[in-house]
Amino acid sequence: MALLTVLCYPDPRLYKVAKPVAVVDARIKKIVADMAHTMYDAPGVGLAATQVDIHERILVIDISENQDELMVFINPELVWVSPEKKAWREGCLSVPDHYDEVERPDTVRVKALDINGEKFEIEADGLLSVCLQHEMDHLQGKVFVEYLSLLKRNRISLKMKKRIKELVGQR
Ligand code: GNR
Ligand code: NI
Repeated sequence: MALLTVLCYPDPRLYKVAKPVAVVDARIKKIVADMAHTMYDAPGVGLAATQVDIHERILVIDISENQDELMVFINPELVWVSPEKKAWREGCLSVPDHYDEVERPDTVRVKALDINGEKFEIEADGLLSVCLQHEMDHLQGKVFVEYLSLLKRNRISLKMKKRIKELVGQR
């Protein structure tokens, strides 16, 4: 298993729109395994392929305490969202050290393919709902900071660019 590099906002590759997976074959299974390994290593509760510069509709999520309940979503689609909304403090592996409130539909129904290429559908609320919507946004080239004010976004961009510069300077 390989650890993949997570792109950092405002990297333009985070804005690419992912393409559907045609067949869940060995290549896709290897990507899923590497993404899960990368998510657990970070650690994060979810990871979208876009974040590791793979522009295919693949997500991994694990919201369990012991990192032992991996969920895989291939070609995920929102089939229903509740009219009720809820604000949640979100973070993102592509925007390290920034957390902010985002309002989203409280409950969602998502259909997808599992690791065996079989169709399934789930209804999610709470953290799983937030996480699914956050990850599906990544596949559309959207990072959660896009929901924040321009002022906040610019501040985050500047901080991230500074941080990247410092990292490069250390080498
Ligand atoms: O690890 C993560 N935690 C998190 C917390 C609140 C809302 C969303 C998330 S997803 C994030 C991992 C990540 O960046 N996925 O794209
Ligand atoms: Ni994210």
